[in-house]
Amino acid sequence: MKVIDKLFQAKETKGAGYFVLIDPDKQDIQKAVQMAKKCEQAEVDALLVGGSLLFAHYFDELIQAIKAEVSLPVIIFPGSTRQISPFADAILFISLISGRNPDKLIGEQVTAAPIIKSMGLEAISTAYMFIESGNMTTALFISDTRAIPREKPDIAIAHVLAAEYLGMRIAYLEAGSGAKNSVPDELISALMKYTTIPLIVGGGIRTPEDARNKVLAGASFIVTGNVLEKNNDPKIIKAFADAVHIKKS
Ligand code: 1GP
Repeated sequence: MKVIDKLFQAKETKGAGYFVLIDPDKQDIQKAVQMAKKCEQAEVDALLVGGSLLFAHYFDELIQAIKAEVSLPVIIFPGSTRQISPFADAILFISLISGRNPDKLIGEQVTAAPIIKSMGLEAISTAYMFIESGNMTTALFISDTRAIPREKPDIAIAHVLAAEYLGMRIAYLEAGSGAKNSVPDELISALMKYTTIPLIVGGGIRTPEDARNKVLAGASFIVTGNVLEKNNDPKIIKAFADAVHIKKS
């Protein structure tokens, strides 16, 4: 089964899916593997691996090490074309549609596509949208674009509809890692009135309650990164998973 179908199946059976982001710059291989094991036990649905920058030189090795220990889907969430690996199960094939930087819209994709093909990696077409979050996040700065104002749902709606009509499979609403404010629940529910594209929501989600509210507002998948880098007690991971899996609890 393709990874995207596994993700949609998780959404169908559990109400929504929970992804944990592993940033190779924040965790060495050993820590990443430990985190991955805890995530598997806590019924996380997939691991995302990537980051806005890449200081670490062990991207491939980290993915290989995780794959050797857990059976969760490992999906690359690339900050750039340097983050592609044949050892992953899939890659979010991202176009930064909230911005007008041609490199992030189509340039890097053209560079990456032949490599992805030659690796036989599953590419998941993803409309990536920055939502203004109260601070300048690394991802936003590096992308050299502006975020969509959080109080202007119409702008977000127009973008997500464009993504749907372009045939993209998933839209990712990104407040940015370490965002002061996560994506507003009201914005998620406003988008859900207009689009059938499943929404991934991430950035600045620090509590299971916040995660659950986003699912109740219509998010299909929730991503957390920072919060578990600070404390990866299995009980916290499970609390997030339970909060997101609204059909199970
Ligand atoms: C995933 O970038 C986020 O979209 C992760 O954000 O680190 O703030 O959880 P946090």
